[in-house]
Amino acid sequence: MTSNQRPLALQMCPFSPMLDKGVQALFDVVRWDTLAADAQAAFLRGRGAQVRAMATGGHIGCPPPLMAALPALGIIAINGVGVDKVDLAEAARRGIGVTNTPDVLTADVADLAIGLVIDLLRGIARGDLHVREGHWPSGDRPLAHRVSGRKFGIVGLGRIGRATADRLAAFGPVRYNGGSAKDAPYDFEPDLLALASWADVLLLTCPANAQTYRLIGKDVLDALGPQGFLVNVARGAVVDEAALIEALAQHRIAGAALDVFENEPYVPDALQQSEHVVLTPHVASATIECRKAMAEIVLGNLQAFLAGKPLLTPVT
Ligand code: 8YV
Repeated sequence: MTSNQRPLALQMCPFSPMLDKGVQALFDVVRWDTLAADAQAAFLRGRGAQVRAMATGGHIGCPPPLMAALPALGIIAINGVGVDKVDLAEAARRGIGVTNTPDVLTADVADLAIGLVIDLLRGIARGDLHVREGHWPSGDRPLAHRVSGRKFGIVGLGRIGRATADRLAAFGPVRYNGGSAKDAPYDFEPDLLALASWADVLLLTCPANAQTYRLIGKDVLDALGPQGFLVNVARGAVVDEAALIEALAQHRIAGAALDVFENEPYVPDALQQSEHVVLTPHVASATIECRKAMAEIVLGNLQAFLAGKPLLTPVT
């Protein structure tokens, strides 16, 4: 089959080699993120009407003007669980299928959340730097904080929140907030400020949406207080980053561990320079095993779309 016989797809971001190859086997692929603005505009004028599919990341989604410029778009296959960067109502109105990769990344994201809690309180990354940068002979690191026995507040007890809670329960009591009480062996705290003032560590595992936009602002951070820690593996948009930076600078919270940011991949200098912050570059699902499982779902959805069969994991 020559490339011009294949349906046309836009790929919005880099993928693993396996997913790259899989998408290229099905479609004539245009890597949208590698085109300059003028090349994007020229592409849309020339071939925009032929694009049938989009393969994208959870953190990228489909920008609304691009969706509007692709009249034949039939599927947006997200390589991720988050659907916050896709206008689902508009996709439904136009009959565009939207798929994500639930379940297969739950354990990996929860594992990273636990890693961030331990690093934040025990200073693993800071200790590593202390050794590597040759500071150890001049003195020890300051004492860290015990993890075991801490109180953990979870914002959003969906699949990832529940898996995180189950792991944290080995360390200390867990309570949660978000939506309604779930069938779970943890106390539901309907008041976010009460949860933040109870918790030693507040973990964010909720989806980003209109209800959770900048949910964690000055009031919640002050309720968490000077001995409290924040961990975010959800989305940058859930936190008011300026309020967080101010709370850290004024020692109104003890520290934060962040895998996600408002303007990825750019991280404010104030966060990069703070001794009380642990940073990871949005890697919660970035294991070989997880990305392979995610890729299989993305490809399965794209194949189903091409075959006119029901999608494997439609977002309802
Ligand atoms: C990925 C994510 O980093 O699942 C999500 O929503 O944000 C992450 O798992 C991203 O989607 C990779 O493409």
